[in-house]
Amino acid sequence: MTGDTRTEAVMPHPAWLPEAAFAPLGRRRVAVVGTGPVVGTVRAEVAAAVARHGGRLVDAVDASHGGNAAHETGGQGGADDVDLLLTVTPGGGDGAGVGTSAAEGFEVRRVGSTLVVDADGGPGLLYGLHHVVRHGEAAFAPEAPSATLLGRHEPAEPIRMLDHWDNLTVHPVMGQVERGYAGGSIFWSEGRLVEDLSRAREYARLLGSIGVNRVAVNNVNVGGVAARLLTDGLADVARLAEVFRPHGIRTHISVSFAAPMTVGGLPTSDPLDPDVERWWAQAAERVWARIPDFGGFVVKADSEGQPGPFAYGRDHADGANMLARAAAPHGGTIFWRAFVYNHKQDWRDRSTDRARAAYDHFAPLDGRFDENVVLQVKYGPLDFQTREAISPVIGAMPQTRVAVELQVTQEYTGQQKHVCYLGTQWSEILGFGLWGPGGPTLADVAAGRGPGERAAGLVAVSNVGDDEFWTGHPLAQANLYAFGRLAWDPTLDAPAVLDEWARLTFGEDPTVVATLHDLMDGSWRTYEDYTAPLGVGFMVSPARMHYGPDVDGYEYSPWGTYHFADRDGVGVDRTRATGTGYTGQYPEPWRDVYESLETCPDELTLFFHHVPYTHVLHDGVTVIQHIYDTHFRGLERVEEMVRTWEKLEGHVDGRVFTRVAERLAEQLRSAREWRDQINTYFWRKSGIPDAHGRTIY
Ligand code: GCW
Repeated sequence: MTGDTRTEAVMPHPAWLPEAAFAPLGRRRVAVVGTGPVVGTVRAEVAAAVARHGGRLVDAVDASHGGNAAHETGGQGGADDVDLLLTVTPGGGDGAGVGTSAAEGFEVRRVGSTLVVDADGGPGLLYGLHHVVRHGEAAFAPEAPSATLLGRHEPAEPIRMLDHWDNLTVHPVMGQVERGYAGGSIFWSEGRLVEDLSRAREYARLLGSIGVNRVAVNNVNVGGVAARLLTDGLADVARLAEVFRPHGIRTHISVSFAAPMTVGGLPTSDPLDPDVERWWAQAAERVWARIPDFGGFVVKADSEGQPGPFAYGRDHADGANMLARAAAPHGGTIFWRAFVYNHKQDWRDRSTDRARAAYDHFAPLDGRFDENVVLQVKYGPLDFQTREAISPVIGAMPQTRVAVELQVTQEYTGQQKHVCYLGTQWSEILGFGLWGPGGPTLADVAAGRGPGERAAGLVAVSNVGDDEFWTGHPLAQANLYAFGRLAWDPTLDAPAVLDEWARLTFGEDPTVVATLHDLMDGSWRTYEDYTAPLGVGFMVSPARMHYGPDVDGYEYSPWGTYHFADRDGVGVDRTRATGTGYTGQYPEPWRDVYESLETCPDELTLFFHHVPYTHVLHDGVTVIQHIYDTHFRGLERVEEMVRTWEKLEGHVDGRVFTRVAERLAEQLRSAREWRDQINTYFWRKSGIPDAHGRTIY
């Protein structure tokens, strides 16, 4: 396996923060004004860069002056001596401001020959620093100002969070990181925090540079020792919080709803039981006494076997609010996941539809959740598929803070063996108009700019591990990067974010950047082509942990993830007229757009409808021919990707070159397997040959 190329001595790859990316800044005279842990990080970054590249960190004694001089006198005062002044507005917080959006904005202007970054607080200063770094040499070229450099900048999404599905020990089936494709956890080893926190520190630095401001450090499936992080493990959590704090990041843990019993020894976890309530209040007291800026708890309740309030006849508002009351006095937030569905359903029963579940459970609870509860909803109603509809829950709860959950780890998108740039998918998702094109988007609702104006943000499952390249596949770093950037500004152009990542990571060489662009920009659609046609999901192998094709792998299982292919047709009828009624969970116009085959977008045809193979799509091709065409085309594109990468030999770091080449070889093998299994399956079911006579087995 490629993972074996890792050796202990190798430093982790610098990802998008190689020394070279700091050269333009490092050649300048820079002053940093302000105090607090995050400002300290900014100062250390600048000091390291100028030491390497010949610039100077100008003593900030005149700090208060320097700042004022720059504001008032332009090039005449103290600021005259510096090329870049990084300053926190007097009164702007740092420590207290970590994780609060009030401290996250910054303004960039030119005063004489000085570029001034004036931040609202420490985190804003850090974001301002990296904003300048991203602009490279152009930031210092007043004659050609970049349209994006100057002006006021603040994050669109207040919450920009990464969840780690890291177990504290190695799980016999899931490994250490559940759905992790990059080695073991960078935090935990054998039930304890790792001794050497340098990896965690580098990670915190990477996240801070892209604006991530919250992290949850253990799996939402809370098992074994992880349940005790709340108690015995608190010292470890506190040490991690120290690692993240200087990068503007608040730490969270996932907790088990049954903790009062499993950890506290109580006979019940009933959320309305006064002893249970007291137990949580005391647990919260202890946590915040130890970690004053602790973020809060993430909870997966009544989901895939995790305990929850249903056992006591209580609903999810009862459960979440009980925890919220414990956290509220400390400024803590409860991230309550909406991933609640019946995972023991009978495949014979065609009326039960897993896609309906989250809405059926949660929409009626709108208005009942406390202000410090954030309902964390996966972007689609099923489970992070390559293509699925947008979850109707997101627009249905105006009185609730809703955060949208994305999956950076590539569980269903190639498991970091395949190149699959997800920025493209996310920008489509984030820009989706929940009440039709032109109206509030999904990103707007998450940010509190939709009906009800309840602000939350975006959460994503991290894709890193202790692998040399962080993400197994070096090019999967782009997804982590894109998540941070799109959470900051969901309207950014995903291909431009890709190029920005490529320039920082691989340097300015335009042919390298253009080649990576060719290879990666369309890779999500290519992945969709050779795997899941027209919104059918889950044709993945249960035996191989969702890797590779197995068309009927889940068809007769209890998981509620069916495609219903038979000799005549395929797809799930989710219409109100003849199906499960799921389309009725959408507002206008979508409830009618999806209901009718006339208007349903092609890419979701089989998500919403069961159709004959001969059904003609809007592009004039039949469903069966579309399946054949996309699978042949998908493999051809992967063949092109392999050739494109070969052009970079000698132009990128040798270890990166080799690792990517190895993974592309596997992607090619796997794409061929997908093509042939899917095409063969549907040919044998339908008996309809390929119109172009290509080989199907
Ligand atoms: O996608 C599924 C994964 C589970 C995961 C679950 C969830 C952490 O297969 O491994 O559990 O989602 O989101 O809770």
